[in-house]
Amino acid sequence: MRKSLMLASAGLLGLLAAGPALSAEKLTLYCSAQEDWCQLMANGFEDATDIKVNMTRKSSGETFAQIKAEASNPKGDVWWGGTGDPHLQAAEEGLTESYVTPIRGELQDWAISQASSAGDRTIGIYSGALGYGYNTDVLAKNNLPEPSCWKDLLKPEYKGHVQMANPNSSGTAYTTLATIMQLFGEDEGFEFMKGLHKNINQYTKSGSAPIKAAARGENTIGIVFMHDAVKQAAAGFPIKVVAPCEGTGYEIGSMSIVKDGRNPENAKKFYDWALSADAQALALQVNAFQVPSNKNAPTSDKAPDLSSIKLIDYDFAKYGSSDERKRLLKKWDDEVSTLPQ
Ligand code: S7P
Repeated sequence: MRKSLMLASAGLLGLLAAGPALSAEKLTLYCSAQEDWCQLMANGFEDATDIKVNMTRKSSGETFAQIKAEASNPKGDVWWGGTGDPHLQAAEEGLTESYVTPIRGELQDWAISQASSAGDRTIGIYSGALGYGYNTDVLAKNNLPEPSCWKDLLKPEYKGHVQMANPNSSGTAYTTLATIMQLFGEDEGFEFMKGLHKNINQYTKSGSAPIKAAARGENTIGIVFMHDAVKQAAAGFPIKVVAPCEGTGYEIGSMSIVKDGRNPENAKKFYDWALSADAQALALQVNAFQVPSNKNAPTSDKAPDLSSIKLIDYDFAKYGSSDERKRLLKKWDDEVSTLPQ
């Protein structure tokens, strides 16, 4: 009798120790921030709730395309991270659910206005300014001047020294395209993109890849979010971060619940948890230097100070609209990416 009781409790302990792996509770997370942050968020939520997370990391434009392709049979539950424009497009196209979090009162106004503009089908989780970074050693080795403006990047001496992502796959690169349109107007903006194209050595799939390549000395200048350049500098690489002199755009990194996902209650649990100060504080563990949307979450002193950067009044309603995003990307495909270099 005693022996069978011991066996039964050992079995129960085994089940408990296995935890989320054997639990029926699960969540499929599509993540568009950096891989290390995505992993930490997935693990953090599992630890906090006992819900098993199946996480996939893809760039913002790629995740949007995946959610759209899966719309008749959704596989994801929550899309966390990535630039706000494709989240807004997903909201407009009815691919995401409306949800009002109980901790809305803890959030910055910009996070809530992102939600309000999309009928609560998305919400801001962090913010960060666009810019570029360069490897000071590689620049010096090539006797290149230090760039400080967007227009500096058009100079012929930078030919083959500039890298950015493809705006179709990358939210960072789409933010770049939209920023240049807003800074210079569409005609001059497309002339800028064509001039820049002559100096581009590669269009990467992921938005942060150009600054990672610069950090390794495989590229000179990477057009990225400034916080992604600061991350490389903080890791000890010779990266200088630039807030372009003409001014620059910014992102409201966002989160959305996938419409008709398979685990809607767990999606809401993740959503509320991800907006909490504790969950947002995890960013500091992986040197993610965005500004958090929860007012009580800490911001690193290494984070670019958005109040000291000349930010444009980014028109999220226009550049996050489905028609405008499709139109701009097609125009870039037709008139810029196909040009010889
Ligand atoms: O987490 C860093 C970050 O730059 O990644 C997101 C980005 O959209 C994902 O990369 P893609 O450009 O490849 O889409 C940003 O939201 C975020 O700040």
